[in-house]
This record gives sequence, structure tokens and C-alpha cells, in this order.
Amino acid sequence: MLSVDDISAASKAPFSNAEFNKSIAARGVSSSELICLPPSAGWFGPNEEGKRVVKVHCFSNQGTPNFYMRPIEGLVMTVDLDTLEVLKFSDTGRDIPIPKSTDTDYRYTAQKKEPQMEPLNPISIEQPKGPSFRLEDGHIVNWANWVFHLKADHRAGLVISRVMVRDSENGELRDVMYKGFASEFFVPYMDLDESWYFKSYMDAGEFGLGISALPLVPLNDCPRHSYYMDGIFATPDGNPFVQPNMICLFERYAGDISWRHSEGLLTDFQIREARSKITLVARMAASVGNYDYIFDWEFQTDGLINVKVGLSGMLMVKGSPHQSLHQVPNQDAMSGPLISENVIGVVHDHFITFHLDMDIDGANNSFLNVNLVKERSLPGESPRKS
Ligand SMILES: [Cu+2]
Repeated sequence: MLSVDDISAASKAPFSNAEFNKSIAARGVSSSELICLPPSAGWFGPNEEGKRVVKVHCFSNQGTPNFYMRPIEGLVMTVDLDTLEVLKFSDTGRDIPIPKSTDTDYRYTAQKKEPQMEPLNPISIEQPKGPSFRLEDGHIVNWANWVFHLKADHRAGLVISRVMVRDSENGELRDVMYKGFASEFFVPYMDLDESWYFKSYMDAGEFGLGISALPLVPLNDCPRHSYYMDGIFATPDGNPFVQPNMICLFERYAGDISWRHSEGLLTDFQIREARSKITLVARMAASVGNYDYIFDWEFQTDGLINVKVGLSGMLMVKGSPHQSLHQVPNQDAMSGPLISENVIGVVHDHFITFHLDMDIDGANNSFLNVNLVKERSLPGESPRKS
């Protein structure tokens, strides 16, 4: 895993390299406007064996905090993390302009015009008696029929363990899951270029989801009556530090129905039974470089656990010599669509794997995969036609 110290040292390493300084000067870029980052460590052959090696690429932050939209394309340094030496210097994009900063600032205060939609009236969900969950020892969550342990983790971000649900008939606690967490991400970009082939991020194992989870913004990230939990991690030199408010816990009511039934059309029973759906959510948002992953572990009173991952933030884009599609001689050769002047959105996937150690009514569980297959009825077998 790359530590915060590794990342900061690697991002500074190019500036003491003469070739690098020459190249950025030739592009008319000042070193004060550059932000350099190691995108993904990976492993690319035996000549990296026994070394801790990262690639470093750079962006210009001139005119925008959204430097991700202004890549210095084709400029890649391979840096040894132990010696901070530039092992390899690759400069293939001198003819590719740095995309403009115009309209790239995403901050609310920087928006020049109001969004073209009818404004929404204020909305809020009342909990006059406060939330219904209760915490023991700061980590054991009790809510409705659920009991589980919730903690922050440097690598996985959020870990749910010893999950139990109370039997509604006899009140006994029944095991559901021993432990669950996001075990890894894999984000390969579909571009084989010298400056792109290594962009195949493993965000949990290389950077750490917990260490990337900055404090949540009350009322915007999590609703009123949320409980906020800190993460306590270690710095690279072993000192503890607090990552404040990195997990929030809240009850969600989105106006949905959990269960209903009506009678009256066919019988004399006049029944209108409906119960509102209230769930409990444990949330974390990891800002891994340009992307923000929002993790929601949602508990339903019917015994279901939903895990949802939302993706937000900025794209990792590629600089292009072309300003419009008309200038592109062979569009099929591009690794993604031209999304703005001189900007390609490289096609890629985000794969997320989970460690789910289920203990449903004990440890003796099995996994069954069900696939329904269509079967034709034989003539004379059944009057069913469809
Ligand atoms: Cu993406």
C-alpha cells in the first residue's frame, strides 16, 4: 500500500529531474501550477522486482481547482519510492495542448448561472423523539431487530461484523454475518498508450478507502440526527491520528412502503394495511484521488442487508490534440469519446469486490446459484399455451 508519505514524496520527485523541468518549460508551464500524483502502483515486469516503483503524472491547476481536467498528457515519470530517483522519463505528448480551464470549476460558489429548473422548496424529515438506534461502547449498533459492530478501517473503510437479527417470535438473537467489507477495487482504463497502460487502479489495496475517507458534511452527506463515528488510524511512522466524522449512521425514510395489502373488491373485508419502510444506513465516502465512492450499508427490518456503492467526483481524462470530432481522422482508434475540447473520457470499468463471511443461523452455510431455464411443454402435457 502507498502511504500518505509515499504519495507526497513521489509527487515531489519529478521537480528535481532536469529532463522534467526542461519538458514543462518547453510546454510553457510553470512548476508552481503543477500538481503531480502517482496514479496506481501496479506491477509491470521483472525489472521492477524488489523495488517500490510508481508512475507519476502531472496536471495544471491554473484557473481551476479541477486540475484533473488539465492533464499534462504523455509526461510520465517512473519513480523509485525508496531512492526518490526518476528511473524512467517518458514524454510523448508535447504536441497535445493542456485542455482549457474554462467552466471546469465544480464548486457551487463558482457557478455563473442558476441551474435551469424550478427551485425546490425546503424539505426535511422529522424525528421528534430522536433516532431509534443506540450505540454500546461506541461501536455496537442496536436498531429495531438488528445488532452489529461497526468500525472504521484504514484499508476497507467501513467494516460491519457480528451481525445478528432478533427473532420476532422468541426474541432470540440469530447470527446473520460474521464480517463484511469491500475487499478490493479494480479500475482498468482501456488505453494501451505508454502514458496510460498502467492506469489500472486498485483503490482499496493501493491507497486505502479509510485513509481516503475525509470528514462527512453534516446535512449534505448525511441527514439530521445522524451519529458520526471517527476512524483512528496510524501514520506511516506509527503515530495514531483521528480521521474525524468519517462514518455516519442514520435512519432513512424515503416515503417507501415496506409491506401492504388491501381488501374490499372481492370480499366484505374493508382492509387498508400499509406499513412505511424505515431502514438504518451506515455510510462512508472515500475520496480516492479524482473519484468519490459513497458506501451505504442498509439494514431492513425484514432481515435484508443492502450494500450500495455510489460513484461521484471527477473523471480521469486524457489530453487530445483534437478540439472537435471533425478533426479526428479515425475515431475508432480513440480509447473513449471526445467529451470536451482536447479532452477524451477514456473508457473504463469500476469493479468492486466484497468479502462477505455469512453466518446465517451459524457457520454451517452453503451458497446456491439459481438460474431458471426455459423448458417447452410436450404436446398433451398441459393446456397452458404461454
Ligand atoms: Cu470511472
